[in-house]
Amino acid sequence: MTERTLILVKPDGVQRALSGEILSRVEAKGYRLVAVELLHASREVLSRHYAEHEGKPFYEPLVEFMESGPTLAIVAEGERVIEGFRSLAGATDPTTAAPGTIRGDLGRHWPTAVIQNLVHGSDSPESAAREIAIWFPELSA
Ligand code: DAT
Ligand code: MG
Repeated sequence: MTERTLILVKPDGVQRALSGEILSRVEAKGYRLVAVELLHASREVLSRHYAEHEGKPFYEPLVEFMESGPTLAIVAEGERVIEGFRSLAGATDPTTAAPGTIRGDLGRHWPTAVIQNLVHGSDSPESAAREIAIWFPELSA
């Protein structure tokens, strides 16, 4: 059964001009792009998106970082795309993310309060539906 996931190229990825490289890896894997939009996320969108992390020590730095510049928001489609993009992205910590993954190949540790790791990908069908409704309400109507 085909499914959809929300992918974000976070402000560090856009600023480092890696949007094309990251889109290219999603397409080269065989997934279809359904929507792609460069936008500057509002605090309202970010607080909904990261609601699960509210109260954690890195929450405020995370939201501030995500507000610091434009994000490329993407909806991609394909069989098992949710799991497949998490695999392409690699582990949360870019220092130890496996080489071959987006975070492992293109990310590194920086001296910031929040981990900057270039991309977000929905982690379950429930998260994907919730997140697509936040970033692309027109697709969920
Ligand atoms: P992921 O993005 O791999 O799903 P997550 O949902 O646990 O990871 O966290 C969201 C983002 O917050 C993550 O991409 C980077 C940042 N982050 C997570 N854990 C952190 C920590 N312990 N310290 C600083 N930043 C963190
Ligand atoms: Mg997550």
